[in-house]
Order: sequence, then structure tokens, then C-alpha cells
Amino acid sequence: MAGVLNFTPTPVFRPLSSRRTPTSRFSIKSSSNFSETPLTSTSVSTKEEPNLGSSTSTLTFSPPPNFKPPEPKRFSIRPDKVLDILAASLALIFRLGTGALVSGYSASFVPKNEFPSDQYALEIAGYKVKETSKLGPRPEKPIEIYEFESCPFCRKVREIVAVLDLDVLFYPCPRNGPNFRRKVAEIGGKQQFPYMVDPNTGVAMYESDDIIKYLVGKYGDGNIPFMLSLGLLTTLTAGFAMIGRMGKGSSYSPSKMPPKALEIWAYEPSPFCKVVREVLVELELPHLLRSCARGSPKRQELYQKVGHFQKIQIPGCKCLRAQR
Ligand SMILES: N[C@@H](CCC(=O)N[C@@H](CS)C(=O)NCC(=O)O)C(=O)O
Repeated sequence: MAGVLNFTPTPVFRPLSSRRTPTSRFSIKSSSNFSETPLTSTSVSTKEEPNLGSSTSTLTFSPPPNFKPPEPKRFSIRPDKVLDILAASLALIFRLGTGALVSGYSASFVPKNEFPSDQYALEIAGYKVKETSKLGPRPEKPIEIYEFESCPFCRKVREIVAVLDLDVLFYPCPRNGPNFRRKVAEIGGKQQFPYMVDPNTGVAMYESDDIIKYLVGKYGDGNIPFMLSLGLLTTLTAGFAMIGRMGKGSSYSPSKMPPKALEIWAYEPSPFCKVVREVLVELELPHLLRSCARGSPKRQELYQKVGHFQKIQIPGCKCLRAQR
């Protein structure tokens, strides 16, 4: 369970008004900061076409009035959210927890007094759980993925992202989303999801199974995890995994485009992360996922950064919606 969500110094595009009127059309242009790939697909700036005569309003971004970051409450669930979290937890069963553990995960118990106090670890009955993993080569720049939450093919790819502990810049493509769906058609030729761009190699591709194979070959040990290797059964169970959420995270909800990508520390199987990400997708908010499944060294990084592994700086749903 993770959950720091904050703004990164990652310029994405110039802000635009979410409201599209008949007199105002937007064209999408690349303006990459994360990547210098010749594909020029990494980030998108939206710019009004000069001959249309509308002006872009200046947007200011700040927390909602009187906003106070909540204190982290490990495993506590707000009473009105119990059903949401239970429904999001169904995925753990259908997918047998795929993505909960990083590749090569192992755990051992160390007496609490022998474990460094500045290291992140679960504590159980006086023991610290020392978790390790075996990671492949790390990409220099984040992988970019265009997708949406309730697509089972996209879920498969998000699971491998968690297993490989990759950082990914997600460009949400909810139905009727005005920005990134068009961008995918522009750079890839059609609107089909997931679509992946690796700015490190210049490779770009559709097809979930091909993306998984590519990522595992380039940033893993070449082996596709069992639950992602079952063809139709993988896709079916990935679809069943989302049954409880009934299409959440698929349809666009009008939003203001932030000037920078948000940053979220999360991982696919966590139901707590899930409900936040659904909102990010519905609002079409680009976000850099700092993937941190169990065994990820980024858990320690986050622990050092915020003094706690589980801490929400901006609570997903309410705060993001309030910013519109
Ligand atoms: N064989 C493809 C299937 C991908 C696919 O059908 N994706 C659906 C979403 S679940 C899609 O792109 N639909 C078009 C749309 O949403 O506009 C894969 O494995 O990636």
C-alpha cells in the first residue's frame, strides 16, 4: 500500500481549458522534457490553433482552500469507502496477487534489534521482514504508456510494470478524453490501448503481450510471470479483476490539465492505490508512477523521503476533484 501523490518537476504541457467550445479547437504537439526520443511522443502540449481566435486562460494550481494533508492511517478505511476498497480487492483474488511482488522477491525474518532502524521493513511479532528482489537493467528515462484503467489488456501491462519495478509516465486515455487518445492515433496510427513508448530505445508498440515480452526482455530476466503467460485466461482474469469497480477509470470527466505531471507512488494490486488511480485516469491527468510493489527498493526511498512508507500528501479523489 503506497500513496504519495505530489507534483513533480516534470513539465508536461501548457495548461489548457478543459472546456471545448465550438469556436475553440486544440491541436496537440509534442514538447518533451523526459525524453529526447525522435518519436517526439513523450509529452504533449496543447495549443490553440492561431486562426480560431480564442484565447487560452491562465490557470493557477494550488490546493483547495483550507486543504490540510491528512495523516497516514495504515489499513484504515473510511466507512463510506469500505465497499470501494473491497471491490478493488477482488482483483487480488482473480489475479492471484500478480504485481504485488517485484521480480525475484524473497523475504527473511530478522530480529527487530538486529535490523537497522533507518531501514523500511514490515514488523511482525518482534521481527522485521527483510525483503529483497532481483531487478534487471533500469531504464534511464521512464517508459511511457497510454492506457486506461478498466481495460484488461492495459491491466496486464500495469502488472508487469509492478513486477519489473519500472517507473512509468502514464498518459490516461479515458473514453472521450480530449488529449491523449488523439495523441496515440497521431503517433501510432490508431486508437488502441495499451500503447507503449520507450524513449530509451525509440521503440513504440501496441499489443499487450508484445509490450510485456519487450519489457521483460529489456528490463527483466526474460521470463514472463506465469499469470501473464496464459493467453486468453490472462485477459479474462484481468477483466474479472475489475468487475467490482464497474468501469471506474474509463470515462473522461472534465478537468484542468496541470502544467506538470503528478507523481504517485503506488502499485497495481493495492486496492488503496487503485481507487486513486481511477480518478487520475478519469481526469486524464498524466502521472509518473513510481512503482513500489513489495521488494521494491523504492520503498526505502519513499521511507527516507517522507518518514513513512504509506503517506498520502494529496488524497486522490477528493482533492483532485476539488481542484477542478
Ligand atoms: N490485442 C490488443 C487488444 C487491445 C484492445 O482491444 N484494447 C481496447 C481497450 S480494452 C481498445 O483499444 N479499444 C479501443 C478504444 O478504447 O477506443 C492487446 O492485447 O493490447
